[in-house]
Amino acid sequence: MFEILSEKLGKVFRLLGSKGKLTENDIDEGLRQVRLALLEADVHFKVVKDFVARVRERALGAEVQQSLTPGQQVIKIVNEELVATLGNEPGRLIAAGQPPSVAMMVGLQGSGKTTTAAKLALHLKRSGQRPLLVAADNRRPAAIEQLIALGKQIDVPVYSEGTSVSSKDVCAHALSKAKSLATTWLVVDTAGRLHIDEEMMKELSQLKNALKPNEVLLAVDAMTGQDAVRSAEEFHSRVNLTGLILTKLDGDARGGAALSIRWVTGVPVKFIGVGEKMDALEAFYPDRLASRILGMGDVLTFIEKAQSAYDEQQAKQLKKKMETASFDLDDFLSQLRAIKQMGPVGQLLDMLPGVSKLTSRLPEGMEEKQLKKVEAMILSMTPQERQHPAIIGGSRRKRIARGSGVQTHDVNQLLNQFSQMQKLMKMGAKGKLPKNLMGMFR
Ligand SMILES: Nc1nc2c(ncn2[C@@H]2O[C@H](COP(=O)(O)OP(=O)(O)OP(=O)(O)O)[C@@H](O)[C@H]2O)c(=O)[nH]1
Ligand SMILES: [Mg+2]
Repeated sequence: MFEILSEKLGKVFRLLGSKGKLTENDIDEGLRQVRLALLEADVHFKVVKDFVARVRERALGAEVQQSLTPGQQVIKIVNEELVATLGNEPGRLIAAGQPPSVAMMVGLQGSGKTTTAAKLALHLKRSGQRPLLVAADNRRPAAIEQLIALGKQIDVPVYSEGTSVSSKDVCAHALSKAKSLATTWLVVDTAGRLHIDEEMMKELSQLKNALKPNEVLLAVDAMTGQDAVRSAEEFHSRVNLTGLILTKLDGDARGGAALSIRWVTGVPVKFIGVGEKMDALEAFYPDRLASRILGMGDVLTFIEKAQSAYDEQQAKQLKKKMETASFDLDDFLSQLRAIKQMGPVGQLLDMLPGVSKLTSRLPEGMEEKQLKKVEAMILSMTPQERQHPAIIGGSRRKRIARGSGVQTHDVNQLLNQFSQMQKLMKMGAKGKLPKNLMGMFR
């Protein structure tokens, strides 16, 4: 969804990064382009204005001017300010002091409340909780049936009564049922309307009184752009939200809502919905999203994708290697081979830091060739060299280049990029990896 924005920002950064010194003019010209790119991506104009002003102030400050690599410093600042705009903290649910905790889903019609309620229940179940879904949308029998069907699919109990019982009573009954089931989290699906109106708000505040939820989560459809931001503002002023869940981020929206909504409403984005399937819900990580937008590669997402091409044994080994930073060129080679099996090479390579730079200079469709080259270089190394790339000095580099029919600078480039990647992986393994992701390696 952020490809165009990412590409435009990448252009600005390449320009800034190539300059030895940055004048005020260079910075202003760079920021002008950043501003245009953000506006084109449908980011709220106030967010853009504030963002650019913050970056400008810091870019003109001492940290950049006295640095040896001013361009890189500006990129670092843009990244930090983008993360700040997105909310700094990763999204997570806050449990109640006493179980059961209650999460109430609210939102406009079709925003994804019911789907997201079930996804959330699955997420809770997978993290060791005992969720209970509550069908408090009693306007249509179909709404109740939809939740029951989803509950079955994910094997989570659903509390429901017919449409004749008021949603407030359903909630009260569900709370007592929760005690007998030893439920730790109730996830309550509510009715949506086409527009925010008095009737809806009255019903929601009645439900809030009955449930005393510790989380009131608004499902907002990211495809609706700035409308999503406006309705979130209004919901928040009426029912006091604790979190936002952006749904349909897998669609082809320009991403403006995702980038603006936290800053405009002040409410944290806790999760993002990225598909119709039950496991298509991800915790929201501002830093991950920012680095993805800025084209710095998303090593975590890469690992997630690579996961499916690895068997479990390999995955376990990989995790251990990352933790101990003993990920070596042999592992790199088997990853490259796994990538080959995974289909659209270009797209996957873009997620890998270092490698994305390596391929961005290549004409379209050249990635396969580049992969073969990298493979040839690694195959020309001795097992010892692959395990300890640090020992590969000048004469070894020449030998490897000769052996694989490339230039020495190709070998240099590969080794530099590999060491960059190793650093990132080490960082990832040291706690920057989200829990659920680590879970997949177990
Ligand atoms: N692609 C995609 N589709 C989604 C996502 N979340 C929800 N949907 C789809 O959006 C449609 C509406 O979702 P629901 O969960 O029924 O929305 P709702 O807010 O409960 O709707 P009402 O109860 O009618 O107000 C369904 O077809 C879902 O499958 C998502 O993250 N990605
Ligand atoms: Mg619904």
